[in-house]
Amino acid sequence: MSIAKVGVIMGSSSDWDVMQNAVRMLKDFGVPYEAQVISAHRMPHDMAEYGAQAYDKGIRAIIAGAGGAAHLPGMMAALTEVPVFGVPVPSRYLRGEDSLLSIVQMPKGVPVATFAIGEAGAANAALHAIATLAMHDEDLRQQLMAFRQKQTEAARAMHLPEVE
Ligand code: RP5
Repeated sequence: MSIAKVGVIMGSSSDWDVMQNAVRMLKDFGVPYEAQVISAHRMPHDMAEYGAQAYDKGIRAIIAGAGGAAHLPGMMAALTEVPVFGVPVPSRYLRGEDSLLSIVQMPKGVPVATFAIGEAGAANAALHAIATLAMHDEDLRQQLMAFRQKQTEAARAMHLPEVE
């Protein structure tokens, strides 16, 4: 297996339902990735170690998902120069609005590229990581353009029902 270029991390295994959409996309494009649980609150030292080692081990984008008090993406962005793409995971009581605000409201100087709440956000975070890598990888760029074309054709082929 090739060395991972994208790290997918999440605060809990309960985030997997959403975060697997990022992993699926990376897999479909053949981008080497690693996926693991790293909790900002329950595993703070592991989080710091991951951030310190990410670039040196070949990671060029980090997709970080968390829900509720979603501090993982922001803390990871503070710990590494590797770009962090944040995915707000829907929470039980506030439906992910808490996750979104926790991730998006970063202080000036420490950016997290923040995506939509839930599945679309996870898939789009992966597509954004792929687009970033594709700027230095012609095969990947061609794959991305083919994906976009297929999506366009699917949208053009959509039909609406007749109104009776
Ligand atoms: C966050 O707390 C995780 O990212 C997860 O979304 C949420 C709940 O975690 P569990 O209690 O389900 O493990 O840190």
